[in-house]
Amino acid sequence: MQHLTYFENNSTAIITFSRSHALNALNSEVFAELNALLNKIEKSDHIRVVVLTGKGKAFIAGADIAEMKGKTEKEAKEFSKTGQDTFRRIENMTIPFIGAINGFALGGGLETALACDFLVASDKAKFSAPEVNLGLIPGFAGTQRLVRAIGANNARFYLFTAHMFDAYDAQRMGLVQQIVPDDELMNETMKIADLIATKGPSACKALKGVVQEGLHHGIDAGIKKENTVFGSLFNTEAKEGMLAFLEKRQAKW
Ligand code: CO8
Repeated sequence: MQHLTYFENNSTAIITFSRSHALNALNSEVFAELNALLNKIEKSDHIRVVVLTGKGKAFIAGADIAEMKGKTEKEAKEFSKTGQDTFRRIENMTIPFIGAINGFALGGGLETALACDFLVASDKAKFSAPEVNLGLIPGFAGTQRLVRAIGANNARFYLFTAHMFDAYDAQRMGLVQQIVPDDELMNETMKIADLIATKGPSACKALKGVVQEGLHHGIDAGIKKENTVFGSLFNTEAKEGMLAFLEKRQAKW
């Protein structure tokens, strides 16, 4: 791997965007490497949480403008589709993704963060959708996910103005769930990942799909799926989870 680093800590996979000379900008090679790592994670029988973070002062400063500028319309659409498909893939995986936002999350970097299940941010993190500065719009589904994450008017305000906003603004709008001192980012993120790994594995595996179902196919579809999954968990670990509670002990999954 040239642009990403991969590390496992217990049941957490940590993927670090490591093109710090270009503030971790996303090019075609980064997407190829990211998809190769997603293949590996999908095959793993022990990874329960994935953390995405960046090396240096940026999480990701967007799509790689140097690579993008020479593209034809067809090539631009293909590149956009690669990013859209990769982030949709992340969203559709059964493993939760935590974005540990260490610095600039701009353009395609914000779109990467939006594909995560929730975000822990350094108090130095900065977000923006600066595409209009380049005569562009987001191309990795940011137009769709930003609206869902922070609401339509907030999204339109930041999409049209390209204003940068900090971790506190992001938290106020619901984009960031926890803000931590910069040097505590990975420690605090790992505490959350480790906590998730103590919970019912089948429940956690099913949870993301149930939430996604309602978000993308409407509340009735989501409620129906919740009912199916809720019932199916009684054939797996739920009996042990409830028994452990009643017996005042830790569940043995
Ligand atoms: N692409 C390529 N290189 C970049 C990028 C980028 N997005 N961002 C930074 N770099 C490079 C700089 O060119 C610079 O390189 P060099 O040292 O060779 O000159 C190096 O990283 C360091 O950057 P700066 O010197 O600019 O660092 P500063 O601390 O002064 O500024 C900023 C940091 C504010 C983050 C600044 O670098 C910046 O504004 N970057 C561009 C941010 C941006 O516009 N991002 C959006 C890109 S468009 C996008 O993401 C659309 C996604 C959908 C694409 C759809 C496919 C077609």
